[in-house]
Amino acid sequence: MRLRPVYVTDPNLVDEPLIDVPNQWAPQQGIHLYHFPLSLDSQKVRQGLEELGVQWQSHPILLSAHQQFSPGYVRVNSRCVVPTLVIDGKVTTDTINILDLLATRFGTANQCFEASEEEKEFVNYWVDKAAGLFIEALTYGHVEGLKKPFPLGRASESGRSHQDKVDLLTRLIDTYNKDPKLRGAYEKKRAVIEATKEAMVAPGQMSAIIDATRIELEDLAHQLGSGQFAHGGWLASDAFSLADVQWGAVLYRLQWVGLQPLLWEEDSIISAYAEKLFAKASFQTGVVQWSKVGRKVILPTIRYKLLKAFGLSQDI
Ligand SMILES: N[C@@H](CCC(=O)N[C@@H](CS)C(=O)NCC(=O)O)C(=O)O
Repeated sequence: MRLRPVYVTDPNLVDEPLIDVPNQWAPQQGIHLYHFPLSLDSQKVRQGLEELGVQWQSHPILLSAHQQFSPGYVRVNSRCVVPTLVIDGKVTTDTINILDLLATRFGTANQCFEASEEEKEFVNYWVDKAAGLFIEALTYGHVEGLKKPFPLGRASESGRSHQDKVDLLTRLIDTYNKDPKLRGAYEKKRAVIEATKEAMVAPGQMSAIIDATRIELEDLAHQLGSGQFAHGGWLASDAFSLADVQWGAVLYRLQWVGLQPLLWEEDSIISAYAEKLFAKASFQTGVVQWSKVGRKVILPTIRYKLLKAFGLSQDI
């Protein structure tokens, strides 16, 4: 039974994440983030950038229009996911890597995300716990009695959005069968999406995923009650850390999809922690302001689809 994301459990199914790897297809100067407004991992990285005070150039990849499969983007991130960070032509993929690289490169100058070796180990423990939650299934999977918010409603019908991606990838594999890099990336991605879909639609899966998530949140509540948070600090240290970046986006997502009542008490230490996280200026700028579905997702998607229909859209 799959209870965690493929990217965490199956390194053999996915391309290895990159750290600062030169790429001729990426912009050669400046700091660039390829991201999607509503994506959980993009939210984490945007908050990290805000917290560090780093200026960055935004490249929205509209997952709502399947732009993560555009050849130009796949040549930069063959995993066909967001986010991707590019600094002066060098590519870093995987959210944990990206945040670590940003903290190492910009943290000292900004006195941000600094931690002793011992603290780092504990922060990483809580980072991994958040990254190991199966948020994709909780976002798109059907949960009995729960009406998902717009625009997720239709997508959560028996893995429909995942099946649409499998069908699209099958067509792309055919179109690009003479380009080994693109074909290979699409084949791997199709396998990842099939495994993810199976983990959402097979009987008993969603309730097992919810139970597993509840256990992780009980651990979270225990740590909050017994650790630094109880004394005015944060989850894993006195100072705000990358563990808090991870959990802020996670709690915001679980609330948004309506799962809070199934996962933690409204009047609990987790809600108090969420309130403190959401009040941070970096969270408001990096997460909340990008969550305006109409302006940030629906309109750009319609615009992109219209341009595409008239043959005017450009590859990423
Ligand atoms: N944690 C991995 C996976 C990222 C991930 O799953 N990103 C999602 C958005 S939060 C995505 O791009 N989904 C599009 C797709 O899989 O088609 C990473 O950081 O690279």
